[in-house]
Amino acid sequence: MEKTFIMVKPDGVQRNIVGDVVTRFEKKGFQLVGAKLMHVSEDLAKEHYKEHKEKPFFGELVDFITSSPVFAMVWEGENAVTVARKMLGKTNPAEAEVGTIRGDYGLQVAKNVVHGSDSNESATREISLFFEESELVNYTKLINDWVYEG
Ligand code: IDP
Repeated sequence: MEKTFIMVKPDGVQRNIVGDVVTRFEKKGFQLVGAKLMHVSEDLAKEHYKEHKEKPFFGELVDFITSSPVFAMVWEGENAVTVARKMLGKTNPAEAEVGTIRGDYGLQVAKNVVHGSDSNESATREISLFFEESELVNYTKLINDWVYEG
């Protein structure tokens, strides 16, 4: 089973979209492994988005993600990284398919409601940046027998 890091960004928290994002991941069949409401520090923001350090929007991105709380989550399931990215939709909400989270809730790339890891390597890195090992909960859900083949 894969794990992926999903974060409702400040715009999503302010706009009361946390519950819907959680519901979508639950209903899809994924299992919640960790979650918390938190402020992102400037150091964490710069580390999380370090691949964009040279981009013109980097400063704006760091300011935005530190401006108000985020809701950070770890979800587990088969192909969690790829499937979650499909559920999020394209980076620019104006281009994201209706039915995806960004396609349903956003209009501009800088305010695209959610973050999701783009690879297994990113997921591992991002989960360890945002969560202590002790904050991740391992447990068995009997409902998984109804989600996966025996
Ligand atoms: P992703 O979040 O879909 O993986 P990335 O290309 O990794 O997309 O970009 C990270 C975040 O940076 C995006 O989610 C978006 O909020 C923001 N971003 C990307 N391009 C722009 C831009 O041109 N202007 C402002 N913000 C941007």
